[in-house]
Amino acid sequence: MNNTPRSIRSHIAIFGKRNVGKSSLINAITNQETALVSEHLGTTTDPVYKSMEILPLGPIVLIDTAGIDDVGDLGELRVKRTLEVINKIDLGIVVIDILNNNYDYELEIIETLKNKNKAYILVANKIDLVESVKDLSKVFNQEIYQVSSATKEGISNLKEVIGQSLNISKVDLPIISDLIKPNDVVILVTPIDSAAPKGRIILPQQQTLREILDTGGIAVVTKETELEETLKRVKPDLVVTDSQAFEIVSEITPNIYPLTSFSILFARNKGNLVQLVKGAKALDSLKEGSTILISEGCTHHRQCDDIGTVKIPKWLKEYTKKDFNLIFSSGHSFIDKVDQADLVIHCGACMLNKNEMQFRLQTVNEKEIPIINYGVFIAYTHGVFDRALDIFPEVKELWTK
Ligand SMILES: Nc1nc2c(ncn2[C@@H]2O[C@H](COP(=O)(O)OP(=O)(O)OP(=O)(O)O)[C@@H](O)[C@H]2O)c(=O)[nH]1
Ligand code: SF4
Ligand SMILES: [Mg+2]
Repeated sequence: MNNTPRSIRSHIAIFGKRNVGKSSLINAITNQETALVSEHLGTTTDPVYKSMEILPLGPIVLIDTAGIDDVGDLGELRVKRTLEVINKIDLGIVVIDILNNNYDYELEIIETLKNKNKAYILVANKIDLVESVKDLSKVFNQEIYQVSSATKEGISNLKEVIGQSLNISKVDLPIISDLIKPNDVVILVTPIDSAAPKGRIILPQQQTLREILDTGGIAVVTKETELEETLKRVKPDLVVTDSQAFEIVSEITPNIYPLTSFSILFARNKGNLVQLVKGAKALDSLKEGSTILISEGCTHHRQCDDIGTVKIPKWLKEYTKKDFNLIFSSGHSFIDKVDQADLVIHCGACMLNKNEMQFRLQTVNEKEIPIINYGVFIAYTHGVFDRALDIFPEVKELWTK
């Protein structure tokens, strides 16, 4: 369980003023002394992510944050970092300062969580320090769970509540399970090139494989170099390829077999395939000199090698025959650069969780900036887009309209 990748774990962040016991609460929930605790204000300065498995919650990421009432230049920067965390969470826990009578900061963060459509629960910590907890139902209009991180009172109940809130807020879209039936044969084409991680296959491919098995399907995994031979031996109901091999795989795979790519499956699973497909249209109307933001989800380009920096710029030029102002972002710098862009070309987002990708899609949507992902881009510029969308007729219809 501890190997469950972070991008598919539920993310729970703890918010509150400085010193209310956010880090202590993490320690109490996890029953470990991992988060730094002290009586000084502002002990936690940056969001701290802890992947862990907690019964009955399963694999989760708990995020400890800096206090929302931090002050000064540095303090404001810390608050900004705390607020950025909201975009990726499934659930927020707001710790209310019950030793004080002013709840402005708590109400403000609750408002922000509401505006971002995030599930959240309210917790009163340090109940061991008061005779009785004040009735705050008029202030917050919502149940407040009472705990003491010091004595552990109320903690196991809180874990149950977190588990229930997560189940309600989580609706998982399928990757492939709705496209196949039990006993269907799916060929997964996974090139093993210099970008492939040593000794294993990448996360989107593992997840697809797992869903095929869960559905009772039959998965055949091969490289593009063995695909021809594979097709002599098995008749697939569906072929799914890594986008980078799309062109060659499309050539080898007879038209009678449906073909799509991992990135198209994950565009659907993570966010909004329709939005990305519509974004592809924008490629054809880009003017010379337009600004294109090429955006990578993580800073270490683990599986992406030179796709964003070398291959996409090259294909862009070949396809459009135009010169553009290319700008790049990795990790969090997306939000700082997006305003300048006429088009965003985003990576497959395998290391970003669904919430973060949804937030990015929503941001560009609000700003009316078209967005496509690498897979859609590659399929489109290599003339295999039509075919890749055949299995999603309702999306294709939008495209051809
Ligand atoms: N008595 C009592 N003390 C607590 C409780 N929870 C936390 N504390 C104490 O409150 C102080 C602050 O706790 P932290 O967990 O560091 O608080 P924090 O919200 O993470 O603070 P910052 O990181 O500075 O924002 C420490 O001295 C803790 O020991 C509790 O339930 N009861
Ligand atoms: S998050 Fe993006 S840049 Fe990072 S490995 Fe995944 S696809 Fe590549
Ligand atoms: Mg702290």
